[in-house]
Amino acid sequence: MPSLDKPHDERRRATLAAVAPGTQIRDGLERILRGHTGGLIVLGYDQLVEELCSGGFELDVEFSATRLRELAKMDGAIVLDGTHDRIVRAAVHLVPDSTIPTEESGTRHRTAERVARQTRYPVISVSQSMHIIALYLDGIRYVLEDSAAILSKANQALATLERYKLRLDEVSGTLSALEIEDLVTVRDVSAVVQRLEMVRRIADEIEGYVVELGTDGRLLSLQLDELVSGVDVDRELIVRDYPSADTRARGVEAVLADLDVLSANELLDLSTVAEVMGFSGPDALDLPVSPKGYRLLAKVPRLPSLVVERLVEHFGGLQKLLAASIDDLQAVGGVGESRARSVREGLSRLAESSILE
Ligand code: 3AT
Ligand code: 3AT
Ligand code: MN
Repeated sequence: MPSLDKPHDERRRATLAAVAPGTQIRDGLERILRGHTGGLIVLGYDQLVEELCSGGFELDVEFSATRLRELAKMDGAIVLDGTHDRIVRAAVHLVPDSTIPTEESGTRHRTAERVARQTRYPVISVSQSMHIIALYLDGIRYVLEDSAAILSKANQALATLERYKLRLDEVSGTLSALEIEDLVTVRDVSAVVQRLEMVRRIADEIEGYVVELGTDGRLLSLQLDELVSGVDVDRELIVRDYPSADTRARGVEAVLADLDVLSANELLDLSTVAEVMGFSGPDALDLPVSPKGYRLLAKVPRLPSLVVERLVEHFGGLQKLLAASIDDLQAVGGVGESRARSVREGLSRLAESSILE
């Protein structure tokens, strides 16, 4: 999913992480669910929350899963402090502003939604009758599902990611070969950018599942890392490899941000992707272009980015780099004989393997 609102997204993930399997809070919530009592828990305490509290009693004791479960046996809500380390009140009747809209039915869930909207703190309801744990945050309700349910969705997404990654490897292999032959068109570049973005989006979705899964998401997280390592870097390198006048003016970050907000349909259209990179016009896709060399130089082992920068600046493009002798390469600051040799060999190896493919 494209994230239009980063701080909002981070807050959501941080909160989901705080209640993920493996945390004390989640353990407490599962206990309440199994005990069939239901519960209403406010995850934060300040003056405003205080003003909504009526009755009950003040506690201020260290948080534990068993305490949460015991306190949930009483009617009313439980209030935690902002760090979720302490239980500050229990059995309180919450009286939020009744003009705040809520789509819920049932007093517990209506109250949860209103208190979340009014205080801006996350509020959790454990439904006694429906057997559901729900989190209310920033006007949105999230059902906290059990790990098996999340894992089955995550595994589906992972299978999609694997397919996307294969296709990405194909189109980037083709691009490398075309770069070496100096036969690249905007279409070839756009195809790789499109695939990189598709991979990034599905990876981001899986990252969300990893957060929700907490300690149950470790294996998924390893699988994800293995599949997408380097994708973020490649996104940046390819945009830097093919700077249009437009992207020179706006910067790489702006181009990547614009890609991020394309709709799924827009992303499927190569002309739209090309346009974001600053290549527009009726025949833009067939325009020949030549890379600076960033993406291929990144494949040369142990080459510091500062040296890559200097090489690109000195030679101005990949073709000149490919034609450069070891002596030519040594003319660049920071490049001694052994580094020149390894660049020369690295590029030759890439050239050979690309042609063989
Ligand atoms: P019991 O003695 O358990 O019947 P109680 O005072 O403990 O009464 P609860 O807090 O358990 O009451 O609430 C029971 C139900 O009463 C929950 C809700 O369906 C209804 N209820 C409570 N307050 C209101 C209200 N202000 N408006 C509508 N329904 C309410
Ligand atoms: P269930 O899905 O049945 O758990 P509900 O929305 O139907 O929830 P009820 O009206 O049955 O809720 O009330 C159940 C309990 O929720 C009663 C009380 O312990 C708690 N509750 C409801 N409203 C409030 C409130 N304003 N403040 C504190 N606790 C509340
Ligand atoms: Mn009920």
